[in-house]
Amino acid sequence: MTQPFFADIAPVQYEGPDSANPLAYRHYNPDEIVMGKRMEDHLRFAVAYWHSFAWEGQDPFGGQTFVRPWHPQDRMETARIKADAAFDMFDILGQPYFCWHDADVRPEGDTFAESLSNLTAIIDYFEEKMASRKIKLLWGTANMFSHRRWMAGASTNPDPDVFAYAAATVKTCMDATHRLGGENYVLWGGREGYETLLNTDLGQELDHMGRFLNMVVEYKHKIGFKGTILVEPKPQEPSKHQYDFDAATCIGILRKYGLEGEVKLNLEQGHAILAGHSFEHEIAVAAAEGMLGSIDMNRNDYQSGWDTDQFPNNVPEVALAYYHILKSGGFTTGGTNFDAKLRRQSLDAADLIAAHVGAMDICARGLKAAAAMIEDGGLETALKDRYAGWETPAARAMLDSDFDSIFDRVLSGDIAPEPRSGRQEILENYVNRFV
Ligand SMILES: [Mn+2]
Repeated sequence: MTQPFFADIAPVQYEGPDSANPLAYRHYNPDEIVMGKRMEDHLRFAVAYWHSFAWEGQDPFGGQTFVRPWHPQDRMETARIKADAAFDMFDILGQPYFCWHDADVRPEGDTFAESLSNLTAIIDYFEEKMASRKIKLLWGTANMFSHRRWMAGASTNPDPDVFAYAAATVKTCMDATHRLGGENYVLWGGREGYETLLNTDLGQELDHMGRFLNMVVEYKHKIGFKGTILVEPKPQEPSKHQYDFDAATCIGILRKYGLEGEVKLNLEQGHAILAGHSFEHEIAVAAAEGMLGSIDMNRNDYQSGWDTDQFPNNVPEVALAYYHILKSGGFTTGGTNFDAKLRRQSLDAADLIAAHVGAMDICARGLKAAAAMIEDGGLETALKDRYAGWETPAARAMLDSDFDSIFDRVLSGDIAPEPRSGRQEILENYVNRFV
């Protein structure tokens, strides 16, 4: 038996803002009450299996940099060693949830049946480990983008055999998620898009995706899964044109296929940035439609313009995201997942712990700042003031009238708009008092 991967690292404790210990929480204090609720219950942190344990450090110019005790990852023996290390890290961090894709946790088999048997054996192993711990499953998902069979998409693949393989794969991952008591099931359409219209029937592919999502919901009800089905928007990478571009696009697709009451969104900061949006924009769009489900709190590099999946480290950005989450009532089945990976030179076990400790602290600071802004009410008062004109009976009646009667009012000289300041700098200065 080799030395456990995290052998020298003790469980991380909350030591307060003055602690200089790099492996202590300085802001994440699970039992601290924020707006009447425990911090842990607000944030609902999850650690992702894929970037932390499955990713080997490759980038477009170079191969593996991480050499872990669970490499190579193509056999069941190392999958169990990987699970041991993952649950050791969950014990060290003490976060309440984790997440996985099928491909992260089990080796690919030569056949579908062999892959399923590998998955079942690992889910058995997870079940055993979860029985003696408090850790829960935030969500499970299927990786339908890495293997070459998915190169032209999963549910949107022009080959019906790939659609079938995708359906069977999602069924097995939903079964496994349900078995582990998962609180959500996520669909990230990694290659649900296209490279060129020269070979793509866009309308047919969208219809197939709509039917596939309906099958997911039908199966959820059939097996009695009580969790939430979530779709994760992303605008590009891997497909040049992704059908699930951003929150607004996904909401349109979900409505088109009658899924608005059944499916919510898992929003990622990095994907928001790739779509040219701020994270709070994506959260506010989903919240306005009642479709805010869960978040992946990992950012991209603003200079490189591609998906770098870095751990969060910017309190003002994170604070505005949590402001909109708290404003919409907070998470129900969702949570804060770190779909984030180390930099490829960060080789040590301690780097993996430090990355999560820092991210959880940043989020805790952001949450506290957001809660303070909500409790102070300054932004809400400013918003109310800006829209106060709509409180008048004449303004309200206008929405129930028509162009002709509005035209008559304007022509009679009753209406003379006078521009008012948007007060953006004053509001930005206000936010800076809290972050
Ligand atoms: Mn993500």
